[in-house]
Amino acid sequence: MERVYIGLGSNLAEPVSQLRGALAALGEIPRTHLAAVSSLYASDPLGPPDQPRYVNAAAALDTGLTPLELLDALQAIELSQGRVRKDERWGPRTLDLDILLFGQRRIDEPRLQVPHYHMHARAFVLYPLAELASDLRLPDGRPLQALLERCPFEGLERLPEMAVTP
Ligand code: PH2
Ligand code: MG
Ligand code: MG
Repeated sequence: MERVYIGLGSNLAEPVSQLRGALAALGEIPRTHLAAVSSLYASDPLGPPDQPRYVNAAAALDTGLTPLELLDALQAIELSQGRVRKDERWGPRTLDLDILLFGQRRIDEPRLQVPHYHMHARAFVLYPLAELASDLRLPDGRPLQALLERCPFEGLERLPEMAVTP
């Protein structure tokens, strides 16, 4: 089993419900255990500004799947929750499930790059992740705490507790 961190995001069709549905579905992935879930955080969109605010969270999984098997499972969940892939970069979406870290692996394949690009500079990724693993290091050795110090919490709004726990 390897420890994997997933970034969750939604800004369409009741984002909080989308994330609840996604967390339930993460718990059903074969050979995978949903180990921990962060709080939910709302923030303004990064990218095109003419879209609703996002709700983001992070989850920790322990999985026996390969990275591409897990990616398939995550994309199936995105599709089952109405995700439509569009050409617009960083456009609105019902559900986005990103593999942030997969153990200490570095993966650079056409379908999958891990660590997730830009995660080191996005408050809506780093702060939820820090709730789950404050002493984490990236595969290049950078401590999560050092990234947080350079990434202000500003603009994030921590939402009240949600009822879903693993
Ligand atoms: N995801 C994007 C583009 N912009 N902005 C916020 N605040 N949160 C996101 O998850 C997000 C975004 C593409 O994945
Ligand atoms: Mg994303
Ligand atoms: Mg994505």
